[in-house]
Amino acid sequence: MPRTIISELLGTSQSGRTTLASKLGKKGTSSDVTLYNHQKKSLTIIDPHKYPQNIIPLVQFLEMSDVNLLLLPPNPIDKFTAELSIIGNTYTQKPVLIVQTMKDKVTNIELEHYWAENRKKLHSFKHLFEYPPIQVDQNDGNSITILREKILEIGSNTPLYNSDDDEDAIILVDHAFPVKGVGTVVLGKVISGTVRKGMNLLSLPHKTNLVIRSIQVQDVDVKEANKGTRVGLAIKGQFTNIRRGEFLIGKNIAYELTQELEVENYKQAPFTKEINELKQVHLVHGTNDFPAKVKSEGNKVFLKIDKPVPIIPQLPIFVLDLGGKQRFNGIIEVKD
Ligand SMILES: Nc1nc2c(ncn2[C@@H]2O[C@H](COP(=O)(O)OP(=O)(O)OP(=O)(O)O)[C@@H](O)[C@H]2O)c(=O)[nH]1
Ligand SMILES: [Mg+2]
Repeated sequence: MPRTIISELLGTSQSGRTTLASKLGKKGTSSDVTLYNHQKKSLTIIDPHKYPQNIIPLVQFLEMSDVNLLLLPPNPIDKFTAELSIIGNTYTQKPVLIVQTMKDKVTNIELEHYWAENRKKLHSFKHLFEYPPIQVDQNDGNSITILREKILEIGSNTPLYNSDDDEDAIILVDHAFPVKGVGTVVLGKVISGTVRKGMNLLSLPHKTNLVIRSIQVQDVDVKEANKGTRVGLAIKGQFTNIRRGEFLIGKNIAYELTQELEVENYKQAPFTKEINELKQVHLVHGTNDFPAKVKSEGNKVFLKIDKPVPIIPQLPIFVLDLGGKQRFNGIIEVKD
């Protein structure tokens, strides 16, 4: 089975996200995000449709995504497009492709004008321009095909999660639901190792032991699935505490972050203030999210959390200030 390429759409409201996603794939699972799949191409598009009201689902899918599309409609840059540009430019582990949407809504001269203005505003965000921006006409199938191929080409070159112990299975869970006669079906991405039929896995943070009954990749039954693949796993038994945020792991390589931690690898997002005093924030690690208190000084950050959480080595922690004007504050890189 080839690697699944996952692409998240970063766009402000009315930027053309849902229309574009529905052209790139076929609508699948829908919750606080909607997934669109192109089975033949092993492609999954994520429309985090709760954004901008809720930024958490969008950030929960950043780690899964292989290439982020920054949607720019022909309008002046609003504060959400600015926030998304900051996310795309700070999280440099993942490539960004700028997609100009809705170009038929304005004249060519207006389009040129907005593009020149927006480019000027974003010019310091070099990571956003590593690939040439692409214009899409939603009504022209050919331009959609070109975009889809571009996503696959860029996404397949994105390095996968990389740790010292890469053989162990780690699955990030994004959805789970009970299915009569089957047990629990879990959707997620294998970011490390291989998941096999019959395998025992541990689910964290809830510390539940599971047995994999069967595996599907793009609706096809398989015996095993490698790193980089999006999977549907059927698990024996009903587990209500398995949901987005759980890590399914083969060997317990996670360590528990308890109460306090000081890390030296904080990357503060541009246009964000240093957090001088212990401040309530929200953290996202893999698809897990939890509140914490944070203080930062340069690349140093001090964390205080209420209850222990599992930390997967080499997986970043995103720092959000949910009440802030610009909510994405930075990234903590967890080395070991
Ligand atoms: N003319 C034109 N209209 C478009 C295009 N893409 C989307 N639209 C229309 O613009 C509106 C918004 O598009 P959506 O795809 O819903 O955008 P969105 O970002 O998902 O919007 P929200 O989720 O409501 O914030 C809809 O009425 C679409 O039909 C386009 O390329 N050209
Ligand atoms: Mg929408």
